[in-house]
Amino acid sequence: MILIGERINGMFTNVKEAIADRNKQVIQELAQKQTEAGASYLDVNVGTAASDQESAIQWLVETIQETCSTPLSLDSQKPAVIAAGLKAVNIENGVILNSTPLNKKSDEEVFDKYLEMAQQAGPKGSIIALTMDKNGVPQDIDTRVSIAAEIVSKATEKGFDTQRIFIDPIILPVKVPNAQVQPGNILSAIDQIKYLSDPAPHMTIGLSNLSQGATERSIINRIFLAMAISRGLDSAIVDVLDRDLMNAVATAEMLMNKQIYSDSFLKVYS
Ligand code: THG
Repeated sequence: MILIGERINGMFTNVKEAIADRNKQVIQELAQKQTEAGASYLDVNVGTAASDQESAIQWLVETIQETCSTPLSLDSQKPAVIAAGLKAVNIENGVILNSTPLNKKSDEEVFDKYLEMAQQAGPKGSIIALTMDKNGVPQDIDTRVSIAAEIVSKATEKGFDTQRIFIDPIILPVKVPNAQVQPGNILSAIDQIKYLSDPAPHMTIGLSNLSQGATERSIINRIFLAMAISRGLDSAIVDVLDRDLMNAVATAEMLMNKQIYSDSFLKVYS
């Protein structure tokens, strides 16, 4: 399971303040803690509050890399912010560009821009692509799958290895009125998207979106994550500091025969 630690995100008050005050310690501690907890990548998102997102992401990347070599997932919907972060990234470690839709009304070339930047980032450069196009986020299974198919074929045409693509079917808060059908639709979409190519693209989701605004966030997140792993999800942007969540990942992977069973499988995984 490729786990991407979600905590370095300007959506969190302590991170937002650290960015504003250029407080390195808060960021470096979050990088270290998430790495120790098992993050394969650290998501880096400046949030919407930062006054200059390009210099903020550069500062975050430099600050993290001073003390930590865990690969980064540069998280922005703006190609210019990704490009700014990429300038500071140590690409030897690997990097994910997170995230691009297939296209946007305001930018029909947005996917190509992310793909090009990922190619420039060397053999370990990957992208997360959202099943989203100029009509927005689809609510049904079929449109998600057909957008994913276009993403895979566009990338393949440009010689970009499908194993360097993560498809994100976009999970939204279950609490939103009329959205309760969506988690099930996401599971069905995952089922189908993994057959689009061989080798299959990776599949990821921003798990915590699911429980935004809900009580019982932790159990909602971890049960859905286990369900999605059983359908082929092999990556997620998550709170790796949530111990119960990490135990659920280890157990789901063991039950799917991806980790060998032993009486101490939880300890072995961590
Ligand atoms: N897909 C992709 N990338 C993503 C997302 C996605 N990146 C951002 C986001 N979604 C995933 N990361 C988070 C991080 C935090 C929360 C949700 C998703 C979160 N934050 C608290 C909240 O909003 O309630 C913050 C509150 C606090 O200050 O504690 O839930 O879907 N590719």
